[in-house]
Amino acid sequence: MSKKSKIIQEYIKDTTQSYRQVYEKLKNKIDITYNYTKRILSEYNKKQRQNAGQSLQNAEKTAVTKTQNDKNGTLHILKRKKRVLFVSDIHVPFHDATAVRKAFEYGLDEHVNTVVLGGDIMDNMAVSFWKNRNRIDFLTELELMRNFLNEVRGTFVNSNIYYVWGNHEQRHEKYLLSHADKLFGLEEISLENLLKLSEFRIRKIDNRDYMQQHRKPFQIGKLYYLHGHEIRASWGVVNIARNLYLKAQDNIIFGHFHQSQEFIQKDINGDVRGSWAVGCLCEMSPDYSIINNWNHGFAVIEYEDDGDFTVYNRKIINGKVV
Ligand SMILES: [Mn+2]
Repeated sequence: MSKKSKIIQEYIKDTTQSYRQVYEKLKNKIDITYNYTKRILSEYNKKQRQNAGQSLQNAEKTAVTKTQNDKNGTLHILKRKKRVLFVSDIHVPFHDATAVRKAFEYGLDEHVNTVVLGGDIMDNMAVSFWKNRNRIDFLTELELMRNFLNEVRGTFVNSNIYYVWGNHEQRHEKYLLSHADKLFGLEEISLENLLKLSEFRIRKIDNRDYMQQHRKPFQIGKLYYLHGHEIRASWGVVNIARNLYLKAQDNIIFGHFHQSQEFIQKDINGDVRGSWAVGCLCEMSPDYSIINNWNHGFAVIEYEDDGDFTVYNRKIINGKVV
């Protein structure tokens, strides 16, 4: 490997900076072209993807070998169970790279086989109606987001990945509707197409469409997966999980409020249901909300064969997953 390419690769290691950004930062230090930077970085990404795939496959192999040796069959159950990693409100490119990495590592350790991206994964600041002094252009945002999705797929090579649309994903179509409404509906410029979701084998779930088709929101087992904005609610309430539960009246998990909360209720028949609000993985003090009561977090959901489940609603506090 040449010295130049090594420098470039070092530069992108723990962030999801765009190729363009890396190039801009390095061009005065070393003699490179944009195309060269791009080639080195995409090769690097590809390799990372392969390595991640390899280590996951090795991990699964070890699990299988252990299972065969395990008389109690505990590991067999461990491997067979459906396990979901739920992450939301990442707001790429305003994400917290360390928090995201913690969540992903936790997911890998727990051998999740499904990932649900719970919405507001992309910030879409460029097409927002809000004016922001740190304005960023749409092409850059798109490139960073594709890098991010590439990383998600590379980390969870064999997982089913669902991407639930949040209010920030919907900014894209709102922008089209108000500035280029005659182009609305053109598949080529839909957000899922621009993000190349099919290339990453990521399935888009817009609960508005899902609801029309299935008469219920997106569900895995006995738990509904929302972004959180689908249910009209105020941000000011004390218990968001309870507030949303009162309208859903069934098991729900969601992000949107950037706070971890839980509400459990038993009905007259003795049936127990719950509502889980999950923390975010974005910057904690953006310009539009410098003081808030957000917390970093994510969830792992473990299923029984009958669709019953356990939610591990994790918080990241002082760099620790608790
Ligand atoms: Mn949201």
